[in-house]
Parts: sequence; C-alpha cells; structure tokens
Amino acid sequence: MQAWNSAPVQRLQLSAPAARVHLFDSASQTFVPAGPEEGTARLYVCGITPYDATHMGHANTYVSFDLLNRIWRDAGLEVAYVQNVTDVDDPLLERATATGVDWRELAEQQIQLFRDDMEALNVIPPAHYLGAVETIPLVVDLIAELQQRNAVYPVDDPEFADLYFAQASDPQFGSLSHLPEQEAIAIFAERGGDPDRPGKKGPLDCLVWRQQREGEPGWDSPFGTGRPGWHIECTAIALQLLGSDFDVQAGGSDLVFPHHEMCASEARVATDQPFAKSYVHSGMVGLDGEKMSKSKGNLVLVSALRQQGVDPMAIRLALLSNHYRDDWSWTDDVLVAATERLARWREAVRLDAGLNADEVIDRMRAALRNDLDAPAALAAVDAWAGASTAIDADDSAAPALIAQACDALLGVRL
Ligand code: 5CA
Ligand code: ZN
Repeated sequence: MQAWNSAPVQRLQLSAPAARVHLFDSASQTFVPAGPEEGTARLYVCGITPYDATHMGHANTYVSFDLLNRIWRDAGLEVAYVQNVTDVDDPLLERATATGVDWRELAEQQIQLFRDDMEALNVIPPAHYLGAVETIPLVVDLIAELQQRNAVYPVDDPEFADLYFAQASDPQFGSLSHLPEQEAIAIFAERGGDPDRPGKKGPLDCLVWRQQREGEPGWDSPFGTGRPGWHIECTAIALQLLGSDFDVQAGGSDLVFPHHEMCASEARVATDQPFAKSYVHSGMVGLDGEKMSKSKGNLVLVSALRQQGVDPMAIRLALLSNHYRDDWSWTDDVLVAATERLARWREAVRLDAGLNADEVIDRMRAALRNDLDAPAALAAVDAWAGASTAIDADDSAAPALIAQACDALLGVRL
C-alpha cells in the first residue's frame, strides 16, 4: 500500500561521532542502546486500525517514533521502517456496520485521512506500508509454520473451528509484559481477546485465523475461508520485511499486552529467535483527563484542527512538549502554548544573527539520544531563541542552522 509523501529530510553536519541512542525497553524495564552502531536500524511501528483517524493519541505515537527515525538518521544510520494498517479486524467491521458504510470504503477513507495528517505533521513515511488484507498470504505461511511446530490448534467448536496460537508452546510467554496471569486475562478481555471462549486450551491463547461468519469478509486458505487474527498480522509483516531480532517494535502503551506480547511469542515459536531486540511504548493521550475515544465523544482530530486553520507545526510542537512515555491530556492550553512557542522560534530564526548554534544543537542531539527527551530538546531551543532575541548577537549563520536542526531533529519546520 502507498504510504504518504516524504518531505526532504535535512542533513546536519556531525561535529563528533554520534553517541548511541538509548531507549526505555518495556521488556527489560531498563534503558538499552537502540539500533546498530553503523548500518541499518530496523524499526516496526504498529499502524492504525482505520477508524477515528487521526486523533491526538495516534498522532503522538507516530510523531514520537518519528523522533527515533530522525535521531538515528542524524547519526548516519539507514533506517528500515515498516508500518502496518489493520485494514480488516473486528473493530473496523463493527464500526462499518454501525455506521452503514462498507468496511473497505471506511478503511480507504480513513487511511487517506491518516496519510494527509502524517504528511502535514512532517512524519517521515515508512519504507514499507502494508495492509492486513494485502499480506494475508504471509499470515497463511506463518500459521502453517506454527502448525508444523504444534503451536496452533482449532478451537473445539463444531460450528466455527477458528485457529488459535497455544500460549503454552512458548516458555518465554509473558517476558515482555510481566503480568500476573489473572491481570493478563482481564486485560486480554478488554483489548480484543476472548479468554472465556469454550473449547480453547488456555485462556490467553489468541486467535490467528477466524473462519468466515455470515456477512463478514473471508479469504481462501488451507485452513478454510476466513481472515487473520490481529497479532499474527504484525508478526508476519515484521518478520517478512525486517527479519527476526530487529531493533525496535514500537506503539502506544496499550499495545504492551496483549498485542506485542503475542507478536513476540508467535515469532519466537515460529523462528526460534527473538522477535525484536527492544519494545518501546509511548504514553496514552487523553482529553481533559479522560481517555480519548469515540464512545466518550472526546476525540480531538488532527484533520479538524487543520481545517480550523491550526498550523500543523504547532500541533507537532504541542505533542513534543510532553515526554513520549508520559500519559497526558490534550487541552486547549497545550495548543496555545505550542502556538506561542512556534511564533517565538520563528521570530528568532528570522533575525539576521543569533547566538552561536553549536552548543544548542549538541544539547538537542543529546536530549533525543537520551530516550527521545523532546521536552529537553525544546528547552534548548527556547533558551537560544530567548537569548538571541534579547541580546545583540552576532553569529549570522546561527538562525539558519537552528532552523535546519529543528527540521532535521524535531521535524518542526520554521
Ligand atoms: N492497528 C493496531 C496496531 S497493529 C492499533 O492499535 N491501531 S489503533 O488505531 O488503535 O492505534 C494506532 C496506534 O496509536 C497504536 O500504536 C496505539 O497504541 C496508539 N494509540 C491509540 N490510542 C492512543 C491514545 N489515546 N494515546 C496514545 N496512543 C494511542
Ligand atoms: Zn501491531
């Protein structure tokens, strides 16, 4: 599937060899070096299920991991970036039915909206952007591999013998989320799982192939006409495009369990290798203290703000003003503050001269290499802009260099 258009990514001069990027890994609960010392860093960020796109929670996740893409590139690495689109799954089909729209039309329209929003927010597109529907053959091959390893079974149900991945086939199951079993079961039920379905061997076994029901789409396969389960989609896409043991799988913290745990488990059993080296998660964004969701009627959409004439760079700066791992709430004040900050920065980079930029750029880089600390990077630019407008500075190259650094490292065009 087509991603969105890429704006040219500025290249800054490196004054010294780049220090490794460190990120907080959810599995080990420690800060770990992320990406190779040279060559290609391999990144998989879980993409949208195309409805309610693009709310601030979505936007925050993709802008956060865009920082990782940028700071890796800044260090001279190539980045192999893969993202999926869950363009067939229960929530999408349910929304399509509830609103009387064809599910394909809903997906197509929402994916286009998402592309337009990502482009406006200056998010570097993935090299491979893949939908669940177009990758069904990959999923079928992976299920067959798991079947050969006795890790997949048909649920004991005379009507619909859906296939499940047996959690018991993976001794390392749980090593990402570290949840006590009862808690895992409760979260599984909340996030699309079916712990209580009769005929399963274990409550945490997850669906990998769902036999076609009346009124639902289905594709032919050796296991019958049906459709893939959610987790196996990302496992199959990542293994195919990035291979085992890739650098980072990323997404919002709601994906730690079950999604990323299941992806990692299925991949381990299928390949005898780790799925990713690190699992990195962004915080949840709510609205005025509540979780953002359509049912609560409190979605803030990027496209709606853009239509109201809000500068997408102000939206981006608003997102970056919070650390990516924090949970926080979108408020009007966050956007007002970001709009003012953008104006201050723009004023400073339009001056004939400013304070020397070298130290500021060093601070921005150090902040981002330290677990993508965008608020610290923003503070460095704030300090530069404040000083440059207040005093009669004489470095005529500085304003352009800062503008270049803001674009290259933060994705903020001034
Ligand atoms: N298609 C799956 C991933 S394979 C999915 O979770 N889709 S989604 O549309 O629900 O979410 C897309 C991304 O946005 C995921 O990384 C998810 O963790 C993140 N996300 C969803 N809601 C929020 C929120 N309120 N705050 C922050 N991130 C969110
Ligand atoms: Zn995913």
